[in-house]
Amino acid sequence: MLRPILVASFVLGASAQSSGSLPPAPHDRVILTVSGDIGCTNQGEDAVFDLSGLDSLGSDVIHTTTKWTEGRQIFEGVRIDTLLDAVCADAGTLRAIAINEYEVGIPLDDRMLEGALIAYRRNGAPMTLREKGPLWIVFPWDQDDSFRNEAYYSRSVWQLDRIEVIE
Ligand SMILES: Nc1nc2c(c(=O)[nH]1)N[C@H]1C(S)=C(S)[C@@H](COP(=O)(O)O)O[C@H]1N2
Ligand SMILES: [Mo]
Repeated sequence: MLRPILVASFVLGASAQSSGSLPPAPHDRVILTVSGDIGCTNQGEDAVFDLSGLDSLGSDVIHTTTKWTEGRQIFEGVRIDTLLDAVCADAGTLRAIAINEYEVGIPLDDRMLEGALIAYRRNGAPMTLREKGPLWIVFPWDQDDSFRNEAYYSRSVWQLDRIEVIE
């Protein structure tokens, strides 16, 4: 009687882990689509997120000024390594594509994985399109001047819409 229960819970535990921490397909408006070389999906071949789905991955905060805003900002969002874990990806590069079709290839060095946030709230509120939302890739610019150069500015994609995971 005991054994089958133990086996069943072990299998459940194992499958929960292999599906990352991907939330179910969203009910609300999709704000991020992740495609490409990903192991965990929730809609066809993609992993799609609404705001609460992104929130469910766990968030981090960056306090910084930016080139594009006035005064110190509080950005809240998901780290790129956390997002990659959720979609079961072990990527070398991302292609980030904005709503205006601006796109940039982002090599995933440690600084990108640990320093960058895909921000979905600024100063406590979701960002509208006009405020460079709903998603904006931001860096701790004030904390580390090595983020204050063209390479990282070009990765500071606002109105981020989709991410393609490459290898
Ligand atoms: N959505 C979106 N994000 C973007 C861009 C863009 O055109 N669209 N340009 C990028 C590039 S190449 C850089 S250098 C900075 C440009 O910011 P600036 O034009 O305000 O200096 O934003 C980046 N983020
Ligand atoms: Mo740029």
